[in-house]
Amino acid sequence: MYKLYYQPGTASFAVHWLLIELDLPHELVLIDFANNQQKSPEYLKINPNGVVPTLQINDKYISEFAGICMYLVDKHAANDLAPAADHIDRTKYNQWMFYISNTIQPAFRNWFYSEEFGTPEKTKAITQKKLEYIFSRCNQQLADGRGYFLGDQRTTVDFLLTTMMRWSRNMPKPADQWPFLKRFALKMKQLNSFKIVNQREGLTDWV
Ligand SMILES: N[C@@H](CCC(=O)N[C@@H](CS)C(=O)NCC(=O)O)C(=O)O
Repeated sequence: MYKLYYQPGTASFAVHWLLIELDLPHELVLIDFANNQQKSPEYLKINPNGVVPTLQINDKYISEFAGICMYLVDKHAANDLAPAADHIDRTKYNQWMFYISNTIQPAFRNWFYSEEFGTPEKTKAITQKKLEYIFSRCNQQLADGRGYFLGDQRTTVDFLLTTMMRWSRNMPKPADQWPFLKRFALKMKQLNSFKIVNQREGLTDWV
């Protein structure tokens, strides 16, 4: 049984969504951001970075949302949501997974935590430009009519990118204002697992 330490709508959303999509038994532990529980000594013992998600697997605690998702999919989804580790298609899969975790997600962190930089307005203005460039680039990836980011088969990348798109919903130009991204998001939102994860996290504003 997996145990997911989470906060609704955050990076843990992608992990929660995949646990549901893959029909994996799991337990949820809410980390109360309003009381800064993610920085409590107890939580820092299991995730020294003080962030969610953390996934508990027996006596192990793993963090980094993209890494957790890759593990779950490799272990439980056969090759349905990811090319095999030694298949040439895995190269593009890895490329997008790393782009999400080392470029897109940190940009969103700058957007949501702009006050950490001391110059929040400037940080937000720069980050908005960066994210809009990223959305254009993602939109272009879908411009050849492919159904999903890597082609016609849905992969982990799609779950993570949809999670990122959701984060842009209150930005001046949300990601789903780009036409191919809009079509893609509508398709991902049709998944039953997407509806369930939103219900379970009590989210109603991007469904
Ligand atoms: N690199 C980490 C980042 C996780 C992260 O930044 N989580 C945010 C929510 S999306 C968080 O826990 N923020 C609380 C805080 O920084 O205090 C990952 O990929 O899991």
